[in-house]
Amino acid sequence: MRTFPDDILKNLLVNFSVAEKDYSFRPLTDGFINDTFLVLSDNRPIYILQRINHLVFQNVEGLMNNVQNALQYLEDVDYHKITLVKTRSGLRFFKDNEGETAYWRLMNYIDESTAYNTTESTDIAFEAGRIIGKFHLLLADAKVDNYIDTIPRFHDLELRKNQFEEALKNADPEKKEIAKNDLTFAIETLTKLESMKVRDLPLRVCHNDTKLNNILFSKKTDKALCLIDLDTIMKGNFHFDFGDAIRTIVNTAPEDEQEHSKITFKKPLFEAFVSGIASNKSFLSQEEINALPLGAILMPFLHGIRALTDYLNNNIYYKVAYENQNLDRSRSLFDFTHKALQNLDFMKEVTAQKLKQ
Ligand code: GN1
Ligand code: MG
Repeated sequence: MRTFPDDILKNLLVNFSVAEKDYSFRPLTDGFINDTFLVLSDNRPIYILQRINHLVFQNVEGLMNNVQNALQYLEDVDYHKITLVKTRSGLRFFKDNEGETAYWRLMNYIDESTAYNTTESTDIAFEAGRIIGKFHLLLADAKVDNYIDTIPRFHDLELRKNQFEEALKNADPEKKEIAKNDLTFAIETLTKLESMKVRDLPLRVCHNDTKLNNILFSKKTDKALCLIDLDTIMKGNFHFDFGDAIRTIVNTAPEDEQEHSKITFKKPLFEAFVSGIASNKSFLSQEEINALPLGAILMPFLHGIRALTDYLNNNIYYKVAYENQNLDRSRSLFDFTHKALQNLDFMKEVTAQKLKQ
C-alpha cells in the first residue's frame, strides 16, 4: 500500500466535483492491487478515493468504460446503486500527469454499510448468493462485446499454467525446495482440472472477483446491498463468480489462514449460498449449472497457483506484508481446493437440486 500525505489527497479531491470542505482521509489496507482511502468530513465517511494500479490494469480508460457501462444496469429495489463522482471536466477518473502518472477515481460512500472477510452465518451466505445472482440477472442483457478485457485471460487456466511453468524455470532453487509439496500439488491438480474442462458455456458480463468482502451488506439488516471493486468486470463464465464466492464463504477462515485445520468446507453455508442464487428468477443454462462444482475447485486453485507463481517470481505482482506471504496464501488456497475436491459429489447434488430448470 502506497501512503500519501493528506495534503496531496486534498489537492487531488479538488479535481472532482465535490463541495469544498475540510476532508480527512483514512487508508483502507485490505486490497492487494489498488490504493484505497476513505474520505471523511466531520468524521463521517462520504467518499471512497482510489488510485487504480495501472501496471495491473493497463487500459484504465477502457476499464472505467466497463464500470460505467455496467453501473447503468446495476440498480434495483434490492440492488443498491453505486455512483462515480465526475471530475470537474466531466470525466469518470482523473489522470494525474504531474510526476509519476497516476489514475484516481472517486465514488460515493454507501452509508450504514459493511463488508465481511469471513462468515459463519447461513443468512449472510444466502444474501451473498442472492446479490451475485441479482448482479447477473441485471446484466443478463448487457452486450459482452461492449466490455474490454481489463486483464486479458484473467481466469484462464492455460495462461496461469504457462506463467507458473515460466516462473518455475527461473526460480531460485532454494525457493523451489521450500515449496516442494506445493509444486507437486499444483502440477497434479493442473492435470486433474484439465481433464474436467467444460465447453459450450455462454459468455456473460461477470464481476470476476466475487470474494465475500467485495459484497456490501446493510449494517442494520444484514441484507446484501451490492457488489463493489468493479475493476474486473468483463466477459467471463458464471462459474468463475460462483467459485470465487464459494472459496470465501464456505471456508470460514480467512483466505490466507495458515492453520489449515481451520480451513473448512461448511456444507450448510454452501447450501445457503446456492439457495440465495436460486431465490432469483432462473437465469442459468443447464451447462452453466453443471459447471458450478468445477468453479468451486477452479477458482481457489487459480488464486493459489497465481500466488505460488508470484512467490517464485519474488513478489512482483501482489503487495506482500512479508517475504513468504504469497507462499502461505497459495498453501491455504490449495488446502481449500483439496477440501472442495473432496466435496465434489455433494456440490453436484445440491446445485442440481436447488437450481434445476
Ligand atoms: C486481488 O486487491 P484485491 O483484493 O481487490 C486480485 C483478486 C483476488 C484478491 C484476493 C486484479 O484483488 O483476483 O481475489 O486479490 N485482483 C487482481 O486473493 O489480481
Ligand atoms: Mg479486486
